[in-house]
Amino acid sequence: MADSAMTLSEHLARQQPPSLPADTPTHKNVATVVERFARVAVGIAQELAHAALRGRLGVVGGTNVTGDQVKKMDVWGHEVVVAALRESRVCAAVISEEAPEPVEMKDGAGAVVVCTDPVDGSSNLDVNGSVGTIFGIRAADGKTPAASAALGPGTQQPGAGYVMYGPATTLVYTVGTGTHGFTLDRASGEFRLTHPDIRIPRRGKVYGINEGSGHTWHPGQRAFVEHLKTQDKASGRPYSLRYSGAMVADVHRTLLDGGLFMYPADWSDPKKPKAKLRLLYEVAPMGMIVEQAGGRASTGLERVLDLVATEYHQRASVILGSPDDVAMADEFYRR
Ligand code: FBP
Repeated sequence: MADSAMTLSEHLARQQPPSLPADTPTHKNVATVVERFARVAVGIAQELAHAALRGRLGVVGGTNVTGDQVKKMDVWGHEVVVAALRESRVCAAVISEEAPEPVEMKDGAGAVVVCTDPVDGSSNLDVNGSVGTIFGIRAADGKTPAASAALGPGTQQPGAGYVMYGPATTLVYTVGTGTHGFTLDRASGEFRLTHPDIRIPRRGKVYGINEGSGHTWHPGQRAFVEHLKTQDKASGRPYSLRYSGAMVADVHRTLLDGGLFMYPADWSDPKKPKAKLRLLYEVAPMGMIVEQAGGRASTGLERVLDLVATEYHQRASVILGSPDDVAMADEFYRR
């Protein structure tokens, strides 16, 4: 099957996104960006496989703009992603987790702005756990700085995707025509269609959350997790807990098997809830991918894709996955 399955390029060429007429520069450039991430992912997968042999594990020292310890692979990943997007000549700017300020790109068509987490799940790097790359695409508006075109609701994304570096390397993307998964054929270096038109189950049996932060949760969040853990055969409870420490790996499992991935805000001070994950390059892209697969993505209080970004490294809480499970979480928040 693998070597006859459609390649990513062939699949992209057949997409007719609803929001963008197929012949518009933006649609072509959205496809170019997805292909660029596929190509750079082959290199990142190889580098991850040899990182321990090449002295590329461990920290570089210091923290990034959102206060995370920076790993050597974070910096390397950032550099190869920015170089690949610059070389594509379709980007006007790149907003990356590893760069405090957006990287403006003056040369080329400048049709899109890309928001990216080059290496997601950094805490897994030194323990050979799954990690990923996440990207969200926005149409540029010709203004300067170009990056400001990314500030707006997630509903404005013409495309989004992620790569998961696990036993296999998987790329999942959407341009508004459903969510589709590809597996890297290491022999040819091609991504081939293995998960066409992913449909997330309406309800799941698994939830993913860092329970160690339970004391900081909104009361509705705490009650909801208690509900999931309560035995009730009729409603398929208790759900099982699965948490990998990498958003990409937890979202990928949730897309295929159903259930929930949650990273709620810290409500220790209810007047100032503090979220962790970043809206432009983690939460909004994953929100589009999950919704395009028939799922839902909420903060508990509102739809993630309606959140309007006003800062490049803004944070947001997220509860995503099977539509009936997320709807139930929202109910608990409203009580
Ligand atoms: P980065 O590794 O890119 O900073 O991403 C954040 C992240 O690692 C997510 O992938 C993951 O879901 C979450 O943080 C894990 O956080 P915690 O260790 O607090 O559970």
